[in-house]
Amino acid sequence: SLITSDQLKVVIGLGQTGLSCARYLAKKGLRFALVDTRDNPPNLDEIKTEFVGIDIRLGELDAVYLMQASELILSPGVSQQLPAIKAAVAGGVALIGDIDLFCREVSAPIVAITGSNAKSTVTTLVGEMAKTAGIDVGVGGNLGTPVLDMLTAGEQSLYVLELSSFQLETVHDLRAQVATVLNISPDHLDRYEGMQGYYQAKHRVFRGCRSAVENRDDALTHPLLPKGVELVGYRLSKPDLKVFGLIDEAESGSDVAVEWLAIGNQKLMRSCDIKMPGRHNVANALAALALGRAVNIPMDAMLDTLKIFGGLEHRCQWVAKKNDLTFYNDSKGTNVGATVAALDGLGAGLVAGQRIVLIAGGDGKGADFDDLIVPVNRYVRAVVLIGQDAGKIRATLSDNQGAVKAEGMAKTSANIRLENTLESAVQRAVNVALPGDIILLSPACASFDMFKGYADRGHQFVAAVSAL
Ligand code: UMA
Ligand code: ADP
Repeated sequence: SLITSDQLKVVIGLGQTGLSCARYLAKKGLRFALVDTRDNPPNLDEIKTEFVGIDIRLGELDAVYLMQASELILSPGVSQQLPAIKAAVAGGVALIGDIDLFCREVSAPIVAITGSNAKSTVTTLVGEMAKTAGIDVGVGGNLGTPVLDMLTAGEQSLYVLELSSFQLETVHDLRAQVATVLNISPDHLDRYEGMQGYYQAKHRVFRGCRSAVENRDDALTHPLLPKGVELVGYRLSKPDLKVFGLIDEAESGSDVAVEWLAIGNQKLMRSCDIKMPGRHNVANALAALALGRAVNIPMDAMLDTLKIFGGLEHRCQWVAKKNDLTFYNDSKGTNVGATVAALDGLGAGLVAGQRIVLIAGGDGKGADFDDLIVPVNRYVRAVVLIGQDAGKIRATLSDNQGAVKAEGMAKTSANIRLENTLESAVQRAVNVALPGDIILLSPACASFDMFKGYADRGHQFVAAVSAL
């Protein structure tokens, strides 16, 4: 599109993303204004000092004002459904986001990663693989560093981007060297009317991609691609020529089978040598291998990385072993799919008599919790609930209707308790656990009803465990 400097761009949102856009536009000498729907967004004084002479408008968006813009640059935390934005778009104003600005600017290959869960883990892992191989790589996006802030370091030779559905909503032409949707399970239903809108936003990650990776264990990740775009898959079962998978092979001189990560009939490494805990991380390792190979990261460097990368904080992170109980912090489990993965992931390694005591609850973002019933029945001794949706989760877990829907299982046998604080929940979990059990914080909910964020919640959990 033709953009001349007298055309006004309006940056919507004064958070991290909005500010990265404003700095980028200022550096390019383009005309822009800043708006935020809040009357008093955080750090306003600093922002005013940094952007002297720039029009800043606060409070409810004004459709007439937005209509004068050539382009609206929308932050991910702001919905396109706001009436003023809809009106401006209907009037012909272009709507983009920071991701599009970034893609217009860089020519280095991009690895674009989205999904309901495992985004941060796989993004970091691919970044670490590239670093191990000595590649000059930029890692950012939803993970923390807004993409445009990565440009201040000069153009790098590879970018690995974690993209949320919110960021993807405004993406038009991403042109990633390789793109993937890792998995899809319900999340953010407080912002999307149903799964369809959420699915559609996620699949924008494939726009203009040169190659794609799909999760063959999750049909909702399968992309519709134009002819000629290569598609590679991964799954937690037999590999294929174009599918990373697992091969069981008896060790010589023993009848114990050893499981290998593989592509085609080529064995790559033993899955037990992956440093990250849990079965779900085997899937994450395969995803990272498929993505890394698509941007030519050498296989040896990738396999070495899997042997040393222990995973991120707050993602099924081993915390401590105390009084014969093992504690895991999965505070980043902010939706039902994540908690199901944590339970299945750790549950797969339980030995006879050993169970999980699950601490969950918080702000469920409009989700229903039916999918927890099966793994809770299978692996959990007791559930201790906190936060705003504790009652709703209890109702689901003890409700026959829900149980019948999920594989016709009987009423859950797990013991369910409500507590007011995370600290008392940890204490309660310890009291109901039996020797050898795992105590897992995996809330299936956002944290904002009780904490500053998932990291704060995870740190408070670790502190409560240390205080035992
Ligand atoms: N807000 C308003 N009015 C505005 C602008 C923002 O009310 O005009 C509110 C939003 O509703 C939100 C908050 O302010 O509650 C922040 O919104 P933002 O768009 O300014 O967010 P940023 O600070 O730019 O951070 C965003 C991502 N946040 C969101 O998408 C909500 C960050 O992901 C990301 O790290 C950052 O860009 C850099 O790319 C965080 C996140 O929670 C980790 N993401 C969600 C998730 O992972 O589930 C999607
Ligand atoms: P995201 O950035 O998408 O939120 P993270 O890597 O931060 O993903 O992991 C979030 C949570 O998702 C973890 O706490 C874990 O419980 C869960 N998780 C990790 N890997 C998977 C997977 N392959 N499938 C489903 N859930 C997963």
